[in-house]
Amino acid sequence: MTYDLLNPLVPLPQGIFQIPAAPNLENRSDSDWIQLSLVIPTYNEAKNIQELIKVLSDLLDGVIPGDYELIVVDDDSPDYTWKLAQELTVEYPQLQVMRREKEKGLATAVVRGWQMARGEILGVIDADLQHPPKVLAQLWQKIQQGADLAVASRHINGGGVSEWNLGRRILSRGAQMLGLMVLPEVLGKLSDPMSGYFLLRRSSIIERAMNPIGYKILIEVVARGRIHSSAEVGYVFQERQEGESKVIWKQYLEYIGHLLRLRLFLWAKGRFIRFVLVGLTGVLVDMGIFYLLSDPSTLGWSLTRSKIIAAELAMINNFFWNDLWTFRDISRQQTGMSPRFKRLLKFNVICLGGLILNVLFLNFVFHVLGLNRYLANLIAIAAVTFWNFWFNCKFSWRVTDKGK
Ligand SMILES: Nc1nc2c(ncn2[C@@H]2O[C@H](COP(=O)(O)OP(=O)(O)O)[C@@H](O)[C@H]2O)c(=O)[nH]1
Ligand SMILES: [Mg+2]
Repeated sequence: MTYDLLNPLVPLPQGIFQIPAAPNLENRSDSDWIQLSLVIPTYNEAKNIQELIKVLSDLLDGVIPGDYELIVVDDDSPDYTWKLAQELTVEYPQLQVMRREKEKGLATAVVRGWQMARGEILGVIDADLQHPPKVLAQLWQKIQQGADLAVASRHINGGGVSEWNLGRRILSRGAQMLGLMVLPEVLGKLSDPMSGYFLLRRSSIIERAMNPIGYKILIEVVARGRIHSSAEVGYVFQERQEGESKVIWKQYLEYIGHLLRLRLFLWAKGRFIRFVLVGLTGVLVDMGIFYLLSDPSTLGWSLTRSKIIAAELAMINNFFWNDLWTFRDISRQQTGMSPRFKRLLKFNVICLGGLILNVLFLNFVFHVLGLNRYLANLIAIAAVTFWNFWFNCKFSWRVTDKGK
């Protein structure tokens, strides 16, 4: 075996995590588009890599001969997985290897692999044979039938986990439930959003800046990509035969961090921004009416009476703009006076709760934390905006995953 026959290591992309529209062919020996690029993230998988590459190659040679690549992205494993993999390129020229010496983490490894991929379809599979390779053919079929995303799922017909004990099942389902609460519009789209085994169309994630932390690359893809149609294939998550799982408690914390990051991203991108803008018009209405009613040069009413009326009118103003604009997709499905009136009532009650919370919060930040009163008020308003948005999404307009 001479070194010349080995594929050189694939250069590591620098900078932001973004998939280019066309393959990045600089410094690459191969220079054409291909159909499929399957990324295999590895860390200490020396005992599995050879078997996996063999099985995958045999399978894909039957489905799309010569039109695919396997990209191992290894985080400089102490057991030299990357070196072993590179040696395998002599026998499997469609195999490419990337070695990351500084960056770490499963999800970012996958994105780095995709950034250098030549395929129109991108995919990911674990290296430890826990994801049965034969399912790949079914996933491929789903993509051929037009799906943007095809996910191998443990939670539909034909799916399952092999020998997991109760504790592990509860932990896994608990993580999914938490995700559903924080990101319903993302996790609600799939039966197994935690899957690390899927294919997707490059066109559905190109030029979207990604920023995953931890393990769950699929939720990143669904949250940031444009996935119009997805399909699922059941599979049984196999027991690991060789090597060890790298999942430790840190990954659960990273998962929570990842969920929160995506939550803020989606809010900032969509409804939340509209909700905040509408809120600002409410401030103007409140101030204007308050002035008209309470100023000695105008009506000169009492402070409390003026404030209550001003706040109520501001709330009605906000409701109408939110109904017509922020949540228009939802309100269009529930037309008529009576549903609208119900939404208005709920909105009112939730915002009233928000107002009470605002006062409590203001007092706390001002008296207990001792911050400047205007800063304290600003913090209270920001906190209550989250409250108002969250509860109005849930109860007034009942945003579900479909109504996102
Ligand atoms: N590149 C890279 N791969 C990783 C990392 N952590 C895990 N992997 C790989 O990701 C896949 C799934 O990891 P594993 O520990 O088996 O997770 P589990 O199946 O949920 O227990 C395996 O192929 C691992 O080798 C990492 O930090 N970097
Ligand atoms: Mg595993």
